[in-house]
Amino acid sequence: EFNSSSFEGPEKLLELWFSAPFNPGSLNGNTKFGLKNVSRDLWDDMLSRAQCKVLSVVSSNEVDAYLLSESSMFVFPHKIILKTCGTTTLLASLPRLLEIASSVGFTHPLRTFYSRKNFLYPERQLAPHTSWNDEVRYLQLFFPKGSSYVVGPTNKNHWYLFSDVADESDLFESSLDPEDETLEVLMTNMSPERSLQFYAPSLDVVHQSKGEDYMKPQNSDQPLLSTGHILGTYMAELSGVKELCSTKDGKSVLDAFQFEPIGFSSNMIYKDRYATIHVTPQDHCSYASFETNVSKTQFGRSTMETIEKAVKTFGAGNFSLTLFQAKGSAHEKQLYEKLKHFESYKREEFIVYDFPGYELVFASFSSV
Ligand code: PUT
Repeated sequence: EFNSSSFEGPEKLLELWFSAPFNPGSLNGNTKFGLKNVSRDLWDDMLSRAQCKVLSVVSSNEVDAYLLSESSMFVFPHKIILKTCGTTTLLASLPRLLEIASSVGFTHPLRTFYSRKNFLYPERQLAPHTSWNDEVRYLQLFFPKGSSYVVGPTNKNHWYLFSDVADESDLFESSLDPEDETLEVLMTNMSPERSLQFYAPSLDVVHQSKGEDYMKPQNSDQPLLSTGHILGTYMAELSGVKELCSTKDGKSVLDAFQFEPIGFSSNMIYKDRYATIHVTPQDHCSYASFETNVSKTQFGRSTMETIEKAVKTFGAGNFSLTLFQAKGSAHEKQLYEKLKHFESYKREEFIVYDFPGYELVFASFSSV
C-alpha cells in the first residue's frame, strides 16, 4: 500500500559502452579523456532531465563517481553508468546523453544495458517509465534492434533487461576484461535490527563517539564536509557498508551520504572499479541495493562471500541478484551450485542467460 511516506527504492539502471576501454598508456597521463572530459554543466543539464542533482563527486584517474540526489552516476572515458531511484525519469535523459557522447566523438554505443527490478509502486512512475512496455518502446526509438527480456515470474520478484549490441561490437567483446563481472544484489524486507543502522544519529552522538575533529578538514585546502557526508561516513563505518565495499589493499575511496530526513547512499571507487549502495530503511518499503564490478582478487574474497556479506549487512528478508560475467572469465567454481542452496533462504528462481560476450545469472530468494 502506498502512503505519503512510501518511497520507490528499486532503481532504473543504464549502462552504455561507447568504445573498448582505452589503453591507459595511450592517454599519456591525460585523465580527462572521452566522457571524462565532459564539463559539469553538461552533466547537470542531462541529469536535470532525469530529475537528479549532483551532491558530490570523487575521482580516480579512471572514473568520476557522482553521488546524486537520487542514486549515482559513474563516468569512465569510454562508458557511463547511471542509476536512479524514486520516480526519476532516467530515460528522459537519454537523448541529451547521446548528444553529449557524440560531442566527444562517440556516435553510437557499442553496448547498451537498461535494467531494473519490478517496482514496488509501478503506478507512481512517470513517462516513459509507466510500464516496461512503455520503456521498451521508448528505448527502441534509439536502439531499434534492441531486445527486451523479462526474467523471472511476473507475479513475484522479477527483473527486466533491455540490451542492444551494435553491429561493430566485436571490438567490444574482444576487449572485455576476463575479470569483468558486475554483481547487483537487490534486497527488500530488511530486518528491524539492520534497518536501524540506517537511521541517522545526531551530530552530537557522532562527535561523542568519534571526537570533535571527526571528518574536520586537516588543512585549509580541504573542503568543509556537509552534515550529510559526516553522518553518512559515520553510518558507513558502523553499519558494515564500509567493510562491504573496501578492497583488500585498503586503497578504495568511499563517498557516503545520509539524506535528511531519511535515506543513505554511498559510492566507492578503486582504480577503474566501483561499488554503489542505496538504502531506504523505512519498514513498510525497506530496500537496499548493492552493485559492484570490483573483482574477487581486488576484494580478496569470493563472489559468494560478497553476496553473503551484502545480505547480512542489510538483513535482507527477500532478495534478487544479477551477475554479468564476461565469457572466458575465471568463473568461480561451484558458485552456481552454492547459489542454488543459499543458507537460510528459499531459492525462488535460478536462471542463466547466454548473451553475446556475457553470461547472466538471475536468482531470487525469500526467507524460509
Ligand atoms: N548493468 C549491466 C552490466 C553489464 C556489464 N557490465
